[in-house]
Amino acid sequence: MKVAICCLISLIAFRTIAQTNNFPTDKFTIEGKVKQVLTFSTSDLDTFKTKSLPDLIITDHIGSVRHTLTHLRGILLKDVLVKAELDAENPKVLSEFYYVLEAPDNYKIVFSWNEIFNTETGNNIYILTDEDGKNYKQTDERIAIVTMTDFRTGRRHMRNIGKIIVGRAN
Ligand SMILES: Nc1nc2c(c(=O)[nH]1)N[C@H]1C(S)=C(S)[C@@H](COP(=O)(O)O)O[C@H]1N2
Ligand SMILES: [Mo]
Repeated sequence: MKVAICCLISLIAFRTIAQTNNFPTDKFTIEGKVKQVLTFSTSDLDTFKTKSLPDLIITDHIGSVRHTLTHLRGILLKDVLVKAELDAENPKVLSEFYYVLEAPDNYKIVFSWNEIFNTETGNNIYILTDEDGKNYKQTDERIAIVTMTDFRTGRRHMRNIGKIIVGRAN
C-alpha cells in the first residue's frame, strides 16, 4: 500500500513538471562545430540592438490560434550567431551547416546557415527581450525565439532557449 501511494505521488509530481514544461533560462550557449564555445547571458544580450516588433499570433500545426504575443521587442538572432566562428574550411561549405536550438524540455528547432544568413527569413528570427510589456528577465518564457514570417508560428516560437548546437551535414 505504502509503495503504491509513493508511486502515485511520484507520478503526479512528474506529470506536473512535464506539463508545465517550464525551466526558465537566463543564458544559452553556442556549441558544436564552432571554433570556441560562447555563452550569452541576459546581461550579455542587453548589449545588442533591439527593435520593436508587431504583435504575433501564435498558431499550432493546424493553424488554430493558441495566443497572441504583444508589446514585443527583440534582437535579431543572426546578430548573435555571427559572433560564433564556425569550424568551416572555406565559405562554400557553410551551405552544409545548421543550427539546432534546444530548450531544457528537449524541444528543438533547426535553422540552416543559408536560411539565417542568405534568405529574408533570417531578417525575421528574433530573440525576444520584451513581451507583453515585460522584460525577458521577468517572463516565464525567459529567452524566447520567434520567427515572425512563418506560416504556422508556434513551431519556431521557442520558450526558454538553453543551447544552440552547430551541426554539419555530411
Ligand atoms: N520550450 C518549448 N517551446 C515550445 C514548445 C515546447 O514544447 N517547448 N512547443 C512549440 C509549439 S509546437 C507550439 S504550437 C507553441 C505553442 O505555444 P503555447 O504552448 O504557448 O500555446 O509553442 C512552441 N514552443
Ligand atoms: Mo505546435
